[in-house]
Amino acid sequence: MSSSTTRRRARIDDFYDLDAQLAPEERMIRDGVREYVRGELLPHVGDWWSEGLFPPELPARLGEIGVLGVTLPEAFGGAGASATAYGLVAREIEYADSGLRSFVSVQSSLVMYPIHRWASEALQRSWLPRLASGEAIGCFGLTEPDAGSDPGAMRTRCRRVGDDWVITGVKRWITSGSNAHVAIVWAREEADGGDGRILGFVVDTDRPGFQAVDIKTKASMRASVTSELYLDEVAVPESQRLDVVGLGGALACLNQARYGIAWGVLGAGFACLEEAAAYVADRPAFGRPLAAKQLVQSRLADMLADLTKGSLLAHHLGRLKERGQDTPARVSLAKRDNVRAALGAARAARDLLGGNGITTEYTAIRHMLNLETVATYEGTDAVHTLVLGREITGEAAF
Ligand code: TGC
Ligand code: FAD
Repeated sequence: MSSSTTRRRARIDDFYDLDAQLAPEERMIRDGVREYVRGELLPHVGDWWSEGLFPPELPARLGEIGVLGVTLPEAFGGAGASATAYGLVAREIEYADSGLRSFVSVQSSLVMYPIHRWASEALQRSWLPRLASGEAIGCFGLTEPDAGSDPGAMRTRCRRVGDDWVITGVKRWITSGSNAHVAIVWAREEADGGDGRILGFVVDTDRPGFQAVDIKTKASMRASVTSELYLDEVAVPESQRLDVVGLGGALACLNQARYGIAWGVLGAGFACLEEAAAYVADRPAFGRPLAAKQLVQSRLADMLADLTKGSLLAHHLGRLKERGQDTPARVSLAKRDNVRAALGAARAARDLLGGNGITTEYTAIRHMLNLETVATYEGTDAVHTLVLGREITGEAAF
């Protein structure tokens, strides 16, 4: 046996031993979620994706293992965990599937976060424990058919009528939309002679005039529910208006979710690297395993380098976030570049698997297709590039 085949192989999912920098409770949360993902999600997630199914029992199970709103105080059903722990959770879940991580991101960052930060005490007490346990599901309605990258162009309107606000408009591409019991809806106030303020509302989805219709034609994120929301004169009490004014409220929620995505995509990326490395070890070509070919090793090395740099970025951003230093531009860079790393790894893995790589018997193509969405939602690659460009030059080039 040659020395090359007996050489001990490095641990590729933590090449720089970042594990050593985690607190014991962060490691414990990560290991618990990992065990759940390997035991209960991986055996089934490929079928769910193929069937276009988000299993109805999943939210309660995710609540049971404690991953929904993990950073919120225990009084509201959270675990009071660190931002890093939240990132680790996202990475473990997305190792299985980006759509399942989407559910966790939306519930935690886009629904529980604004309720905890800006809703009345009564609403917090009513919604947060149920959202944490998975008994209730939430969604976040910002994007519209004609306002995606530019949410300030939204057409959904709200107007004050007595003690209520009346909301009318259409939201598109809304994760968990038709499953949701509560929707965070952003709308522009009707104003005489110009644009009114953008306001956010906690909307019970059983209100008259609220309807959700699923988008069924997705070739990506198939294990996730994505819907259109139709609001036709939906009346919401003033007490259910979030205590924040302007687009900055919605964007602050996105900052939380984008942070989780910067971690999550590493899970999908490493899943692809591991699959490709295992595949080429056994696949013969020209008398030797593909793993023994220099061009193949070069691609694996690039995947490892990109994902490892992404891991260093995510870990450091986590610690910055814990000190309140997760500025939007820092989060934009991490979201943009870690998605690029993961999508690059998924495309390379799909290719290294040859014809087998286009089947759903392997995971690379599922991750690759999911990551096309992740590169689009929560700010496209171009939007984050322009955020960084503005940061460098001071010029907004949107
Ligand atoms: P701009 O003038 O830059 O900002 C308006 C106000 O918002 C503040 N701000 C932020 N605050 C917190 N976090 C951020 N990331 C922020 N970015 C901006 C800003 O300081 C300002 O505050 P103030 O007090 O001065 O008014 O706004 P703009 O209209 O020029 O837009 C900038 C741009 C293009 C970057 C922004 O609109 C943007 O991010 N567009 C992308 C939209 C997007 O990401 N949509 C995502 C929808 S939700 C989703 O995709 C969920 S996917 C499901 C899942 O997560 O799994
Ligand atoms: P557009 O904004 O129309 O962009 C089209 C193309 O133009 C992109 O390549 C973009 O980068 C480029 N572009 C845009 N502006 C510029 C510019 N100034 N300069 C150069 N290029 C530009 N939204 C929610 O509110 N809640 C959700 O839960 C949610 N979940 C989603 C789930 C899925 C599966 C998907 C696919 C989307 C989801 N979204 C959600 C919506 C998502 O955030 C938007 O799709 C995204 O913000 C892009 O908007 P758009 O699709 O309208 O594309």
